[in-house]
Amino acid sequence: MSKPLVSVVMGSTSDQRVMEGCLRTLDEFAIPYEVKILSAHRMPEATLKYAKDLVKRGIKVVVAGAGRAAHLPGAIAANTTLPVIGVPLSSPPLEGLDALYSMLQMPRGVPVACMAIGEGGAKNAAIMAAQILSLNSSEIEERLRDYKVRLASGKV
Ligand code: RP5
Repeated sequence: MSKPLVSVVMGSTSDQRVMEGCLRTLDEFAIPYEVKILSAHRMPEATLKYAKDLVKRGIKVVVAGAGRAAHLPGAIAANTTLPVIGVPLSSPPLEGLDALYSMLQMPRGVPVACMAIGEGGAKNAAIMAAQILSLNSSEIEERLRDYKVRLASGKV
């Protein structure tokens, strides 16, 4: 098994169903990843340590899905130089708008690349991660080009 290049983090086991779409899409692009359940609020110290160790462990991109007062991608972005892609997840009563605003409204200097709410965002996070990795991988770039062809012909 190759070393993971993408870290897919989520705030709760209740996020797994939606974030599964991200994992399946990374599989389609044959990109190795690891999955972690980590909460910025319930496990702040573990989240901090995990974020600080990412670069030295060889991870290149982080995808972080969370709902409600979704601080997970921002907390990770504050503690790593890696690009962090946030996926706002829907939960009642605000149906993901809360998480969306939290990820969009990062303060100056600490960006999070925010995807759409829910399943579409989870899938797009994987494609965005592939696009970032393709800057240093002609194989991934080729898979992305092939994906675009299939997208245009309605096959994906
Ligand atoms: C967030 O709160 C999680 O990311 C999840 O989307 C939401 C609800 O979490 P649980 O109460 O189901 O663990 O932290």
